Amino acid sequence: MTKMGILAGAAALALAAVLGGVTTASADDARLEKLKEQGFARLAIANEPPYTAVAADGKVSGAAPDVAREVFKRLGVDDVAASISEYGAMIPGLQAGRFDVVTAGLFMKPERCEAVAYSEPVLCDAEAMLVKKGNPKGFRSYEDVARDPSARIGAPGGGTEEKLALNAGVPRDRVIVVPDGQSGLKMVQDGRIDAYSLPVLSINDLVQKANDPNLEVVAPVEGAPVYCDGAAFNKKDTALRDAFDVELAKMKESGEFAKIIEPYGFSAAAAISTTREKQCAAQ
Ligand code: 6CS
Repeated sequence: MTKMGILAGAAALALAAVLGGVTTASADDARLEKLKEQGFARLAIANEPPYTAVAADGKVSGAAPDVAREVFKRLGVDDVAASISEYGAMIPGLQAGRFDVVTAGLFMKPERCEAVAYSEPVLCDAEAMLVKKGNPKGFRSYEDVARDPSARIGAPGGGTEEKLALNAGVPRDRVIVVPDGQSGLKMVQDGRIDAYSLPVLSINDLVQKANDPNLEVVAPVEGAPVYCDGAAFNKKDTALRDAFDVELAKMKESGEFAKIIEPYGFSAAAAISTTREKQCAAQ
């Protein structure tokens, strides 16, 4: 090949790389541009206070949507629109394009970290069990529930607590899928289940609102990890996730992040002290 040919070839390669670079970058930015034009980001939530909540008038609140609303505002996406979903349906819904992001306290676990693109940590919490006053079956752990052949535990379908109970050896027919907190509360009150498991802040919120002296909280559940969630994006949207992380980091640094989540009972320090990498590696 002549010298001219080599130069022309190199120039063509350089041009392709630049265009390729620009194309790649513009493809990544396209997602954020689309949300800006749309005027809102579609959130998946669970309606499990204080993580997520939908008031009678439809107003969405809770620590996770409030953080997401502020981050998206800083990215130029003016608002958020939320759909309520069961935890087990959130990742499939995200992958099917029904939501732009899951902001529901969807805890980071290795298998979920494989399936979605998580932001850096937002909300951290231990696990709890709601039981009758006096904790008549003496539950301290999911293993305790497994050991008692008559014991039934309620948990969200596809949720962390369901998995923890099954992994602790509770047979499938004694792990009862419960659609929401109010149902779980009632099932414990009626004796249809012996324990209802959610993260500590969710159980505390239920008990506080129930104002029922015949209930008791076992917290933290012994042997269960402290989990942290992140905003969960479709794996195709890592550029959007990275943009979200830039603003989240600024809010953690400025104190704005703490101002949003701590009134809900969450610890900003807990989220700031860990990383997505550590949470996704944890068992
Ligand atoms: O990530 C989860 O699966 C759990 N997260 C919350 C906030 N509530 C229950 C759910 O199982």
